Amino acid sequence: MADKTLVFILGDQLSRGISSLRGMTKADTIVLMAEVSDEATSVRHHQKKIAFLFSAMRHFAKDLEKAGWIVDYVKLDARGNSGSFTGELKRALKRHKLSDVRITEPSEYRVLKDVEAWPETLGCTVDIRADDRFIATHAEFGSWASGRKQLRMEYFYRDMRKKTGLLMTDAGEPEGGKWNYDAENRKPAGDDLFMPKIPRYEPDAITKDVLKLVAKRFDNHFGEMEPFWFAVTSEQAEDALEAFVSDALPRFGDFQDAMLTGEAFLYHSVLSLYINAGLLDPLAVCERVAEAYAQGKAPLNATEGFIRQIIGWREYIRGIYWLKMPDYADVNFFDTHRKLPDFYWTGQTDMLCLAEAIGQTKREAYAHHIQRLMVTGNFAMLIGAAPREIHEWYLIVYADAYEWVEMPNVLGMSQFADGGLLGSKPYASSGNYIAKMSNYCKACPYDVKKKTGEGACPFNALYWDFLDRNRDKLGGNPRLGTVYASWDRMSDEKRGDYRDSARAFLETLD
Ligand code: FAD
Ligand code: DLZ
Ligand code: SF4
Repeated sequence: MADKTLVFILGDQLSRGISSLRGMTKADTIVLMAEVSDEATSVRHHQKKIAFLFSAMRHFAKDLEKAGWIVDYVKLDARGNSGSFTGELKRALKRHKLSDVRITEPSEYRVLKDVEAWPETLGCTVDIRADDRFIATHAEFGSWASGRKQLRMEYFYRDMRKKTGLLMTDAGEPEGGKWNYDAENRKPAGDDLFMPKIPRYEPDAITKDVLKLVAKRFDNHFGEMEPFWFAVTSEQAEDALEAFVSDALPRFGDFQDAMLTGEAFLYHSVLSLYINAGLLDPLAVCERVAEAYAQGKAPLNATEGFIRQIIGWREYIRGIYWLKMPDYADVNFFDTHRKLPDFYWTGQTDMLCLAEAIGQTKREAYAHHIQRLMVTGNFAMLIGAAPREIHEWYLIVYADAYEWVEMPNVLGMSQFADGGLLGSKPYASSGNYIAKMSNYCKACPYDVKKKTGEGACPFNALYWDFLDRNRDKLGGNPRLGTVYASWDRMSDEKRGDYRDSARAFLETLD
């Protein structure tokens, strides 16, 4: 009789159809899953994120066992737990006297390098299966990207629409005649809007055990673990998807970019953590949303906007990551080195937009896209924070953060640290944008209309100072031509005021 194979399932591979299990029989397989301290502390992840992942892993293991698989599940506090994937695999191979390993390719470069070394370090065979939960293969993205000077998401997205058939007519045209309805998706939200209630799931006995463990081992990590309400099984995540489709999707498009004090979620889906961990399949999520549109339950701008985020942005971001790693981790186009202010960890700042975005990040391990991009990301870029530290902050604080998706979003989209591979211009803005898209400024002690001096919104001077000090790098950007022309039209005195105000503010951060 041939030896069994050890199938190693990682914490973001919690999908019943995962490629590493496909084609295996229960009789010839031992599944290994392991909670390891290295993964929780390689950066010191938010407590809620660790609790979510451990609980989801334990529930998934139980599901597999119920379905008849043999699962060797190593808890964090199990005796002899080595604390690393490699160490746990080594111990399991010895325990079961096996030498053949199968694994779905890890989503992060760092882990892939470990896996590729296993034949040499552990003397086993390793069969690495493609992760086909993504729509584009590495080869497809590579051939799309090859020979292009600029890698713009929009063109890649159209290919993904054609590949999946999502929102395509029988004649092969985009539904409604346009590929992209983003222009309709920029409405600010009024304070009086009715907000859908996000579904919350009561911790069961498994989750309660995990909460105790995380409180004991990681209580010095960022963030509040309780109240803990995330879905931890695929059934619960499906329920969260259904709640989104019926309660929030119809207005998702309209208010996609809006921000409101005290409202962390607005009409967003809060599904990224479930999709990234494997509890929901991204294509199935899009198909469910397209079905709601076909049934007349969601408008086209919302449906297209949502589907674009997943088959467009999410796939494209992953493509960039694998195309550009490992060098991408070190990009620093503006050559900036400032330390992130302490209030990124405490949330304690008078600037209400930042206090809101960081405060809810501490509580919920969540902020929506515009908060990440135009509040915390924008501010970090304007002050010249070091890209590497910003990247680590985002990787730590969000429940959906894995390097493959977080890094290009942060270094490319939000910081322009790759010099424009991902975006055609930096997402830099003054307080004006935040005032337009939110109600934060109304209650902020700073005056968003005041440009410089005492009490002026710091974003205003920082914005112009950022453009001024980076003119050698950005001056030739055609999309910034009118902005630099406005700067040039200002009097010397006004420009001096902006520079002085920015300098005075930056000194308060030092
Ligand atoms: P919704 O607004 O409801 O969007 C629907 C889905 O689209 C999301 O669930 C997600 O799966 C997908 N999506 C939307 N935008 C993106 C994007 N730019 N890249 C990839 N997927 C996208 N997303 C992560 O999943 N992990 C991260 O670590 C992460 N870091 C980010 C850092 C920065 C600086 C920025 C600007 C964006 C980041 N994003 C990240 C993308 C996006 O902000 C989140 O996916 C989104 O806020 C998750 O909330 P949601 O599920 O309510 O999304
Ligand atoms: C994020 C994370 C954490 C905190 N802990 C674990 C863990 O203990 N065991 C595990 O299998 N996965 C964990 N993960 C997710 C992994 O970091 C993720 O699967 C890999 O980095 C993907 O390359
Ligand atoms: Fe943020 Fe400026 Fe508005 Fe205050 S005034 S909330 S600092 S943009």
